[in-house]
Amino acid sequence: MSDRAYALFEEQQQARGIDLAFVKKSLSELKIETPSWGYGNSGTRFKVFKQTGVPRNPFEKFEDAAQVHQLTGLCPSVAIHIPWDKVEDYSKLRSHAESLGLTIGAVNPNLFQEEEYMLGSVTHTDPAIRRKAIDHLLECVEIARLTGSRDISLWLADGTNYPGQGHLRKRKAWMLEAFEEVYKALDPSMRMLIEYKFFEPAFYHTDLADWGMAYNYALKLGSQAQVLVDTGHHPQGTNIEHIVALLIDEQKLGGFHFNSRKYADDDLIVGSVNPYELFLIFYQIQLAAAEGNDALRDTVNSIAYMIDQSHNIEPKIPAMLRSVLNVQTQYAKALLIHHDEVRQAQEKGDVLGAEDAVRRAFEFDVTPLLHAVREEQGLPRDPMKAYLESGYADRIAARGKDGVSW
Ligand code: PSV
Ligand code: MN
Repeated sequence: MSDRAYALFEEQQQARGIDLAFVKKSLSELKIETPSWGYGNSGTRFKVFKQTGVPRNPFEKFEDAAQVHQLTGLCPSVAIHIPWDKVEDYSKLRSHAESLGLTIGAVNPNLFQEEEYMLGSVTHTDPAIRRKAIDHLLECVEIARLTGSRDISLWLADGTNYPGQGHLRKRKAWMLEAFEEVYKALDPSMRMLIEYKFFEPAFYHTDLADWGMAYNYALKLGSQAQVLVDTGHHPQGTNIEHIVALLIDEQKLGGFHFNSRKYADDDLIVGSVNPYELFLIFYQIQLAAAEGNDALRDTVNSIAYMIDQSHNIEPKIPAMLRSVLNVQTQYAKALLIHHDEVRQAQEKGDVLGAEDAVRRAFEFDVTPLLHAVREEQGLPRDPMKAYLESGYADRIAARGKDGVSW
């Protein structure tokens, strides 16, 4: 039945001139990093509902992440957050990850949960607090060295709640000073990914509020500094794919934190609210890769696709599976865009033809294609079903309700 579905799909795409061998190869190379904190308990400021079977330590988070990778073949690395994943011996965590077929991905510093940081971390008026914040960032570079991680992912909660509360330009200078010191500590193979967010936890101004500010720091620092786009960190209506195209063109797109938002930084499952936006992001990325320019291709090949979500009311592992499968689906659909068709329509000024050439790819059902790709890789055709039937959820229930938060 489903083989017939794939034969039909193949026929349909070949008739459109789509190179399915290339599509399949691209899909087999897609990698999505999952975040350790996505396996822990989480909630809002109103309530954290503790779930049964949640990991009790960083080692168990990796065990859960390994399930997601084993079933999808998509998620060989796991991002860590320090101090949420602080351990005495990072080589132990690293070999535990490796024994599960995983590597340790981006190291995320945490400059938002210490008492001292109430009025800022690297932008605090007190030099001793700025020092403490920089030392934490340097500690994260060292952890990246020990864990074999390439990326330090920087997100800062720094900002103010009221006009006059802070000196905006002094804070900008302090931030640059901090970044410069951390940048100098990077090994040549490491990258500093600078994430921005337009509000929250600060509500009047955020020191790193948008892609332009992150880009400005990255430009000043050098080629190892790039911008990280968290899809939940923009005002309503922002054209994220335009930001993506621009950053690729400037070779400054380092990675993504994928999630969905409805109103704010809601951390919902990626692709659950706005799958077309995700598809259009991949369209820009794949278009840049297809244009035959080495610099663009290198930038695209180094993009770190990462999930950044907290699953507050849904079971953690199925939520992560849903997330990475949603990313894979939109990635596959974008691969069906016929770039020549779009280009020809653009050149003729055929507005509706161009729009149609893009949208049509989104409207194909890629389920038969994904089944075929998974089968060729020896993976279950339906990873979610395979997980629900695996008995893993019953086994981890023995962990009880003592799981960690984030
Ligand atoms: C902040 O909202 C953020 O997106 C940053 O990436 C953090 O590291 C992550 O969420 C987890 O709090
Ligand atoms: Mn993020």
